[in-house]
Amino acid sequence: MKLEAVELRTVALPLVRPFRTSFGTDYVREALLVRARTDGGDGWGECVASTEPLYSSEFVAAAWLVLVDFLLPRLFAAPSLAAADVPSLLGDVSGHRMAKAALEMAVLDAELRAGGVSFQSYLGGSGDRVTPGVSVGITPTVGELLEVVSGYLDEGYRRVKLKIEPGFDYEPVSAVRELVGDDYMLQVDANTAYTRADFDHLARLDDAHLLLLEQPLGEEDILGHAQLAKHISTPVCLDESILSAQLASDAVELGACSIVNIKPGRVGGYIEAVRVHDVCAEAGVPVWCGGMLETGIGRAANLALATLPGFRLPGDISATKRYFAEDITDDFELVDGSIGVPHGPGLGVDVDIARLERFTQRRELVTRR
Ligand code: SMG
Ligand code: MG
Repeated sequence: MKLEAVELRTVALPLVRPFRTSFGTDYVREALLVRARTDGGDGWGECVASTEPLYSSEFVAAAWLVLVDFLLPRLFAAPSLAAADVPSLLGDVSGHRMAKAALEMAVLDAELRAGGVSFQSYLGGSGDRVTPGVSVGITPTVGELLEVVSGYLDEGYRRVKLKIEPGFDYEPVSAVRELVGDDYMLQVDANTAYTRADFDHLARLDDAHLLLLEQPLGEEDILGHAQLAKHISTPVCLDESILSAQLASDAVELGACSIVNIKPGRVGGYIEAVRVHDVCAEAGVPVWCGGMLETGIGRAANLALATLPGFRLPGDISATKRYFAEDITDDFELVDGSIGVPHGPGLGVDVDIARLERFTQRRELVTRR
């Protein structure tokens, strides 16, 4: 395959309700999309970086720049290109995993569409449907949280994740546990909002019998997570800290987590995501697919990934309408608590070009020189 040009775009999709985490509030999803134009046809990728460097050090404007100045030239220089070679072709560029992941995804989609192979079969998954969860942002009051959670229960979600932070943890979590009942799958995500001084406080959450506590401490605090895991009975899950299969396997061996959140963008792409899955499966550690408020492009790929056997817990892959009134692909719908996995070639979804144009804010076509 030969890469002839790459089109970059940002689209701005308004969220149906503000999404507040311990690090900020999102009202709009600004997504960076990558369209690979090859001699065999086009492919789509999505960069999960946010507008601001709060969840991670990556952000949309930086990803755009590193793609244009450093990543695309490396792929254009390759005489022939296979998706499996993308990680090594980009390997000398340090970091910028979300930007790399988006480019790998676009090349992979082009290759798979041309070959008539689905993302799911390329990644090694199987099955027609995935049971997802829903991630619920911090609300101004506990009453509002209960209302929002009730709405999702009515829609059929079988697992809820609550965002927490100091001052919004024990009380709202206990109230939701009471609402959903003892057997319901309930978990929480702190997005690094606590410190090593908070272990006793976090131990109070054990009362709520949570499925897991996601990333309570800082991204680099592997030792702190290992200490915390010994101090509480709630299983610790890492998100921000897991940047590669190597780090996943190290974190597990060090006792820093017993569950891993896999986000392909955070680890540099779907190929590395499968490696994270594999090392965790080898260690007997369950994984689940994280979410970054993806458009239908990223959602399609995440659904495919979540059908690998080690994905034993519901992922943050909710139905389209949990995020957007209008997306750039057809909507994914929750039916009887599950979402269908696309089976067509590549991502198996088509981009609605009229809607894409309407939501586009910035566009650039970079051609092979
Ligand atoms: O896509 O449903 C989704 C969002 C899931 O909570 C979610 N993601 O730390 O896991 C996480 C957060 C990061 C969101 S930053 C945009
Ligand atoms: Mg998280």
